[in-house]
Amino acid sequence: MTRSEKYYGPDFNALERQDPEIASVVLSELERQRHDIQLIASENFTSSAVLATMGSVLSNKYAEGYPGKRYYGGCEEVDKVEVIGIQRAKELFGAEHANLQPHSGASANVAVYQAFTKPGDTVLAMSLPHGGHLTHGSKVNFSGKWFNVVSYGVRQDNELIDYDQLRDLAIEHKPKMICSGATAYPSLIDFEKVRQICDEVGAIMWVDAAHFIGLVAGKAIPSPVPYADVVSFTTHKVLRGPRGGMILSKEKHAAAIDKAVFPGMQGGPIMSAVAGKAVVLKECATAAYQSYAKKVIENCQTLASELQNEGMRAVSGGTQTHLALIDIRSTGVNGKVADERCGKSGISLNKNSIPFDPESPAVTSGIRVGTAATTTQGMGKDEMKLIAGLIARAIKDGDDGNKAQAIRSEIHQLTKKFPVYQEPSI
Ligand code: DSN
Repeated sequence: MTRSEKYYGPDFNALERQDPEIASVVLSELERQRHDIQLIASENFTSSAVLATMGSVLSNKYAEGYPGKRYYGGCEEVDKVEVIGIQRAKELFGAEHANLQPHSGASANVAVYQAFTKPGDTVLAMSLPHGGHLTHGSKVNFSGKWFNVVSYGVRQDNELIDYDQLRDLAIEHKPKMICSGATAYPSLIDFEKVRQICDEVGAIMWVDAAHFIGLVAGKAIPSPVPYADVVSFTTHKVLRGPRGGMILSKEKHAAAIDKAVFPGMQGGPIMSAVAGKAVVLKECATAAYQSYAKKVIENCQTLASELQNEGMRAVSGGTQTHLALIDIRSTGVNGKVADERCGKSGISLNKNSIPFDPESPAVTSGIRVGTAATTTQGMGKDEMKLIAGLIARAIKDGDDGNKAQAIRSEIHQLTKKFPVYQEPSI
C-alpha cells in the first residue's frame, strides 16, 4: 500500500452528499477564484500541499502547550510538525525564536501587546488613514480601547513615512513599543532608522510584517528580523501559506512571546494550520519562490505605472512592494463605486483611503491593488498592462450591466490561460 492509499483526506463527494447547500458554495467560490481576477493585496492561491494539511486529520487534535510540554496526551505526532515548522521558520528568516501558533495576524498582534505592554501603556504606530492596521490603535479595536496609541503618518509632499515626526513623537511620548508595518503602504520601511529611534527612547521595536513578509522570505526586499525585537505576520498573503499568524523574536523575548500566545491569548493551536505553515516555509526556501517574490514586485510596478498611463495616480509615485495604492479622483468615481464596478466586471480589489483622503473610510478616494495572486497564476508584464486597461474600463463603465459583462468575458478569456486549481479535462 502506498502512503497516499493509506491517507484519509478531504472527500468532496461526502460533503456533496451530506450538505449540498454548503458544497455548492465551495464550488462557486472555486469558480470565482478560477475565473475572476484576484487583486486583493492580502490574498493568494496557496498550494495543493498546503490545502492538504488544512483538510487533514491534524485538525482533530488538541495540543495546548508547546512540543514536549502539552496539556493533552497523544501529541507525539503533532509535536513533530511544530518542531519542524519552528526550525524552518528560524532558518528561513534567520530568527532566534519562532512561534507558529497564532490563529491569525490580529491574534499574533494581541500576543505582542501582551508580551511587552500593560493596558494603558503608550504605543506608537502607523495611523490607520495612512495605511496602518486595525490592531495599530483603531478606536474600535482592543488596541485603541486598552492602550494609549499615538499615531505617526506619512508626509503630505511625498507620501512616505515621516521619520522626523516618528522620532519627535517617540521623544515626546516615550512609548513602551513602536510598531512599524502597514496594510496599505507601497514603499519600503527603513528598519535601521526605526531601530535607532527605538534605542533612543528605550522602546521595544515591533514590526507587523503581515503584508510584506513573503517578499522578505523570497529575499526580494530587506528583512526587519535583524533589527526588530519582535516581528508578527500572517501566513496567507504573499507568503502563500495557510490562513494564520506567526511571530519571530529575539531569544531574550522567547518566553514572553510563548506565554503571551499560550495561555495568554489562545487555547489549543490549530495543528492543521501549523502543519500548513511548516509546508509553506519549505516552499519559501526554494529558488522558485525567490523568483516568484521578485516577479510579484515587478508585476505590481508595471500595474501601477499602467494605471498611471490610464490617468490615475499611484500614491508615493509607484510601488516597491506587492501592492499599489491608486488615487482615482481623476476618474470622477470614488473608491466605493470603483470597487463595486470592478466587482461586477470580474475584478476583485478593494476601495482604500489614500493619505489625507477627503472622503470617509467607507467611501474613499482610492483603490488598493496587489499582484501576489496573479503572479502565482503565472501572469507577467503583458497581462498587467491588459489588467490596467480593464480596471480603467470597469471604473468608467462598470455600472452598465452589458459593458460590465463584456469586461468580465475578457477577464475570463485571460484567466483561462492562467489556470489555478486546474479543472480536470473531461
Ligand atoms: N485584511 C488585511 C488586508 O487586507 O490588508 C489586513 O489584515
